[in-house]
Amino acid sequence: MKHVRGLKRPVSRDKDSRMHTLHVLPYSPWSERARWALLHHRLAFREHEHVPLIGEFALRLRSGVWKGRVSVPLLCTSAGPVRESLAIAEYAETHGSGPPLFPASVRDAITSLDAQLEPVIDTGRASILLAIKEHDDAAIASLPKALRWVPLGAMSARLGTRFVASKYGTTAEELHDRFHAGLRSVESTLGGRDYVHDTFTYADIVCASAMQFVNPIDDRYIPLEPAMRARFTRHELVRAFPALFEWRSALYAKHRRVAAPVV
Ligand SMILES: N[C@@H](CCC(=O)N[C@@H](CS)C(=O)NCC(=O)O)C(=O)O
Repeated sequence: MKHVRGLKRPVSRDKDSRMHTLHVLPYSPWSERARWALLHHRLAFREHEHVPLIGEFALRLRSGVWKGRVSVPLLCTSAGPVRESLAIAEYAETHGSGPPLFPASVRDAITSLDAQLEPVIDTGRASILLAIKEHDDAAIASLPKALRWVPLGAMSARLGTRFVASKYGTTAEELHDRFHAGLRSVESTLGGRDYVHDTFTYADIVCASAMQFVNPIDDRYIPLEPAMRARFTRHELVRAFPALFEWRSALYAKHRRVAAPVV
């Protein structure tokens, strides 16, 4: 039996791993980090798409959090919920198989990097919210397929984004400069190497996912409606950091399994 941060009860390794449900915003970098760690450690899971605002109550119910902020990814396990991408990756490390994503010698450095790059994906969140606010096609495409027919779909997506913006205090100021600084920081973290540390670790997942809202990764890994892809891609930044995006493609090709989760 193992204890995992955030879990009330210990989890048995023998428990049926199909009991995992990962609640996600499918295209969000935080959700991708959790998904990648689960795939890497070969834990079977179902994915459930969270809809901001509409899904808030269910998310609170599932996570058991009634005060403060709740967010996705959220992993529901037979022993209780695991909140936050980093904690979910640590859960996968403890309960899955395969090479470690958090080797002991660099564990602290990985945790610091996770915090250090948080502003980059926060900029990504601001960028998504702006695209949905300004463009009907992105607003509709941001909804799960089952909700797109709803009358006033674009309006309901915008209500959701307004809710998310106020929940996270997101500001849309100087997006280009913030992204540029963020990509520079990923670039210097990598320093031209194949991996942040000696082997593939969660640090590489953190760096790769931080680039999602400058240039979304291929549909094979994270399917994205064409309207959203077009609105999110920042061509000028893609041209400014070609080596970084080549690095990410190679990393995905080598280390990101594409096995479809159980839905
Ligand atoms: N620190 C959290 C951040 C997760 C996060 O910010 N999730 C946002 C992504 S935009 C979210 O859940 N938004 C939808 C909502 O709050 O309803 C983690 O690492 O998991």
